[in-house]
Amino acid sequence: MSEDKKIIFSGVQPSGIPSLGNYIGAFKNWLLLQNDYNCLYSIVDMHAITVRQEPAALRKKARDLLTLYLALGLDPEKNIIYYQSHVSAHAELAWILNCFTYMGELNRMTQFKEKSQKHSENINAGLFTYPVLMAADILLYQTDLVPVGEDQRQHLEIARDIALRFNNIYGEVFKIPEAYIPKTGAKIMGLQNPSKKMSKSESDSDNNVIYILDEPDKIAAKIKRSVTDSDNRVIYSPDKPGISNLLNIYCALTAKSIEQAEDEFASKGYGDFKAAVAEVVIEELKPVHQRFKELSADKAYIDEVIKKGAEKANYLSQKTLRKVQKKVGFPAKL
Ligand code: ATP
Ligand code: LTN
Repeated sequence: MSEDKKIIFSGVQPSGIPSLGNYIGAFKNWLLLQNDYNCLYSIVDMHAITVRQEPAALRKKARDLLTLYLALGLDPEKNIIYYQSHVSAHAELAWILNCFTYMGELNRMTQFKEKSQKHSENINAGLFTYPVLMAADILLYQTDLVPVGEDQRQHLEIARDIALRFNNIYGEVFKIPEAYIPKTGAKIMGLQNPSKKMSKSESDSDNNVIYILDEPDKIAAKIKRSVTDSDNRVIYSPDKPGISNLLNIYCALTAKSIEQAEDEFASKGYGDFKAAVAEVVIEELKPVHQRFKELSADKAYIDEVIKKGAEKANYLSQKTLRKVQKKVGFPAKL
């Protein structure tokens, strides 16, 4: 890692094949930032077990997600790509930070409220302290920037609050991280239910979510069936959540402004617009499919990336962890 570059940390849970929401909200920025920053991109499997997972399936999803990081174009020589569970410092720091986090703060987290409603049979303590583990992920590496979607803004705020609180007591131990959230596409909504975010693991209908590895005809069919209103005008407006969502997708992928897109489709109907959105999404994801297939077949290469990533992250993680342990009064190891 070069000394003069700022540090980026982000992660995605291996809770399923990532969605177009993950792509637009997070991955696109990761790709943009990889040349100018020292980046750590983790597969946050410890977060994923806050909801029940089948062990063999979780292992496969984690490996597929790591392979997908590479297929998207993240370079493992430039970035540290690794499984969170391979670096025990995350759990060690999370424990310490738990002791600097208030129940009241965690109680306010919207993701906790939503997930505990959805998984009412399993409201475990890990789900509650999820943001503390996330704060540990970020603070462990003296992170400057955290590229995420809008739904993670609140978690970033609590990470900053915990860091500031700790620094106030013990001095400048942690860098205070900033969120890096895209202007367009920070919250892609479901295609069938555009009032809720598109989520890779929480959808009632397969048609609600475009998965990054969906075949082109499937992508086209899902967009064609997406829920809209009936006035047939391509306009961005709060009372047109379906069309507004498609406009966000279209603009995030073409770098056009909403006004430009509205003009482009001013004399066209929803059929033409949906076909254009499908085309853009398919073209964007096509190279990823091919690369994913090739990389999945190369077991030795993927194993090597996993091993090297864990080594690099473990090494880096120790500096901050040791400092924190010393500050709170743990005895030096002899
Ligand atoms: P899960 O369904 O397991 O809760 P998820 O699909 O919400 O997962 P995460 O793994 O929690 O995805 O998030 C990975 C990254 O993608 C985060 O930075 C998150 O903010 C971003 N993200 C997730 N969903 C969307 C969305 N619909 N629009 C934009 N960004 C998103
Ligand atoms: N909580 C995030 C995933 C995540 C993360 C992180 C993102 C875990 N640790 C650290 C950024 C930085 C989510 O659910 N999307």
